[in-house]
Amino acid sequence: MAIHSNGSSENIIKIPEIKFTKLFINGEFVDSVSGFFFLFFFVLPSGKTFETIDPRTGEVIARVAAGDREDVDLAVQAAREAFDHGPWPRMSGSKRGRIMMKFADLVDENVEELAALDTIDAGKLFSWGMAIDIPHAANTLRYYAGAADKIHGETLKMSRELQAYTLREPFGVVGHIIPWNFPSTMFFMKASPALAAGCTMIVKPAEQTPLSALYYAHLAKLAGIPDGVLNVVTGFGATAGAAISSHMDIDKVSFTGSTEVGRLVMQAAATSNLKSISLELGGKSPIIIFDDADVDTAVDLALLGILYNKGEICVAGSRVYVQEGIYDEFVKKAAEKAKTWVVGDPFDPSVKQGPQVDKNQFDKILSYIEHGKREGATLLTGGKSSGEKGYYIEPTIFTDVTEDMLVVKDEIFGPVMALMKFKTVEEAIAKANNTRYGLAAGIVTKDLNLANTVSRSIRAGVIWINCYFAFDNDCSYGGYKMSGFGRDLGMDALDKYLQVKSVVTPIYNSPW
Ligand code: TXE
Repeated sequence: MAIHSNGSSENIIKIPEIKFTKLFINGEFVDSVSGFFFLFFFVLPSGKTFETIDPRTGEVIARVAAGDREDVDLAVQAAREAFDHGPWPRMSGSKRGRIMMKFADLVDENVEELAALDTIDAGKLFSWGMAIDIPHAANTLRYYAGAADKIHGETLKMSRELQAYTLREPFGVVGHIIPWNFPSTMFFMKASPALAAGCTMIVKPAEQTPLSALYYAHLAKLAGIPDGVLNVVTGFGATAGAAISSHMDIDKVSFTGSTEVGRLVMQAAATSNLKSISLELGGKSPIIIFDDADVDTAVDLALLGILYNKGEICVAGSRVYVQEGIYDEFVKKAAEKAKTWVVGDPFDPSVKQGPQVDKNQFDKILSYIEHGKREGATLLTGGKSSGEKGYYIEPTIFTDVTEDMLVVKDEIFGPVMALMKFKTVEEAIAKANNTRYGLAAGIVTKDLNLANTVSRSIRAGVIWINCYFAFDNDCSYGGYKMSGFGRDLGMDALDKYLQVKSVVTPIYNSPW
């Protein structure tokens, strides 16, 4: 059983005041108008709201505006106007970049409040929010701010009679539908390249984690991003999300979430205006550990691979394949270390794992654990909830699993590892690829030639050799197979928000 901490008064920081709870449309915080009502001849906003819940306790943090189709329409009108007639797509890239740099500085200046918002909304570790999520979010903005004035086309020598150049133009009005597991990272991973490209946008944060997105809208305005460029519509997927993916006047949707909803987004795009889409979906990523690996290091890496952000990460290393020579030692050490893992209040600096984001995820994970037990897998550690209130789950490791078990096949999105043994390199590759997903993979070995060879055989968008979760702004990632298509981060993500236009001119009397 893992250690549970309820935190103590001196290490629990002050819960931030919730300043922003309304929709942000055309530079203003406004109530939801969806489900509006009439008073004589006036249409009044309905002011519909929903509760956002603190997963540490299950208690309500605040009520937030529930956007729906009419609100999305208003946000799209604002974004369309800003795109067709506003300054943002027309100003020089360097000026856009300067405004984005200011935006990034404002994010840094408010790091503590922002990290605390993501902690109470998503159960994320406050210390990691301070050190990783928020500073990296600001740096993602800076990375793309630096790229904003380096968007160039090409000149093409076509034939004796023709020549052309290409323009790389902003794609237009973009809808970003983002999940709850990395509210700040995702916000800037999507918004930053789109801003640099000169697009205007509507961001729909997940209903579980709307708070930091609304704060970012406020900072965008302070930084000088013109009204209508960045709109935030909070609300549910089936209403606000579906209104975005089926909207006739949105040019592109960038979605991160479940494979099931990714399919719905694709259908909605197909049956509306054939908008361009990119999908970053689920994963069931393998980590392959070879006999020559240092066992302690490999155990640390594998535990981090599944327990970071309580397993709520699309690239979690949820299938761990260990070569037979070190398997027994690995199992013993993994069990020992998992038992010393501290689960508890994410404001407590000694805690390594906070609560799952909400009751749905909590129940889903526990039901997968029960399924694993029923299917005959051996529970090495964990296997149940932790603490008396809130959505905490013990770090859980299953051994004696087979490839056909649900705990090996499905994305659980929680702190649940399936640990397996393999003999040969070929067997490891075949098992690693035996999944409908293809987001990430890890390889642990001292033999770099082996690691590079295996990397070429694994069908996944990112391979980490002797490391895991090694993200940086210039390294793009995304899915193979049913993990989706399109890339986030890197220059590949900037390309997503640009269209190429060829401009062709005739050449008269050229001898060449
Ligand atoms: O995801 P949803 P959920 C996986 C993970 C998790 C499972 C379910 O396995 O357990 O998905 O999580 C919006 N049209 N991932 O239910 O529903 C929704 O409001 C348009 C992996 O929370 O896909 C939110 O903003 N949008 C993932 C976003 O989609 C809709 C991260 C994601 O929610 C919609 C999250 C609709 N019909 C979950 N329905 C990753 N790849 O990192 C919902 N949404």
